[in-house]
Amino acid sequence: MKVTPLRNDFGVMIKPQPMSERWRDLDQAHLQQLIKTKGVVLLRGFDFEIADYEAFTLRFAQKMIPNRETFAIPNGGYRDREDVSGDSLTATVNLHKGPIGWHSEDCHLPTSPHLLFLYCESPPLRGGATLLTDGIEIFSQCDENIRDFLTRHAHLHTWTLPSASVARMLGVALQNVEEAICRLVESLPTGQKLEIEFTTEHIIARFTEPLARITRWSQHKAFCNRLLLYRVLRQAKLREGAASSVVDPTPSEDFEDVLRVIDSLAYLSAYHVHWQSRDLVVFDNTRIMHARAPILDEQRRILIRSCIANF
Ligand SMILES: O=C(O)CCC(=O)C(=O)O
Ligand SMILES: [Fe+2]
Repeated sequence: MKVTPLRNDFGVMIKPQPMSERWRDLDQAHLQQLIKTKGVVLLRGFDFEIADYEAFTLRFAQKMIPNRETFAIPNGGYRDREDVSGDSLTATVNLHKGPIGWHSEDCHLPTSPHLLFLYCESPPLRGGATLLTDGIEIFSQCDENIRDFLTRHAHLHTWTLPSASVARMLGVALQNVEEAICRLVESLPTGQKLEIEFTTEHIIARFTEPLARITRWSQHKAFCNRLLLYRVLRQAKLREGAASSVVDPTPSEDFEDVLRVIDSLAYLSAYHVHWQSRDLVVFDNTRIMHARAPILDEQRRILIRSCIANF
């Protein structure tokens, strides 16, 4: 395989070398090493059909994570994805066409994935790029005051969900939800906290994640969360799903300035994936944030899968 950098600070592109090289022959340990150290691996020019894409993701997975947005969350009304595999594990991301701000996938949930896999079934004719940016780089580029702010604040997400939805998200039977949550609490990385309240039919979850997180495969702090996305959503007077999210403790009024600085840093360090047919991008969701430019045509068909990693 031929490995070239996407940017000086993160990401690599892998192309078949020789041209006849098949994805199944790629060295798994080497791929894992690249994901751990570079954060993003873009595979371009390989023989990926959808079934190959799915098989590829399973090689890295301790557990695949169902796309919660493919099953409606009652009272949330947020439904953005279409299930294409029948088990919610593979979904499209093109149902709504607007731009999407910087975020880490589902990091407002204690079940958030380590790895995201995006696959290009059909590229857009124009527009519709996916942007990637390195949370470690963003954190290190912030001045000391902002780093200090991020270290002292957390994002607190409160969810009220029907127990049946929680069971589905956790992939367990309804009667095993409590036990699965206990296991989840024990497996949370340092800095995250989960408090649960059970009512007759609902589960209220309070999930805290630090704004400066330690990434899964490094000892570095990263800005990799949904704060910038929520800033956009707030301005558009939207709420996401059934969650309500606040910064804790409540920040002072210069908070907006802090967000503006971080947003600029995110864009300045961004790599734009201009999709080509059968591209497969895998990235560390605890370190790399992603965003999307508006979709301008009907051609774009990007699929998503995500998992808890087996390494
Ligand atoms: O369409 C994309 O490129 C990414 C979409 C996305 O980030 C999402 O649906 O969470
Ligand atoms: Fe996303």
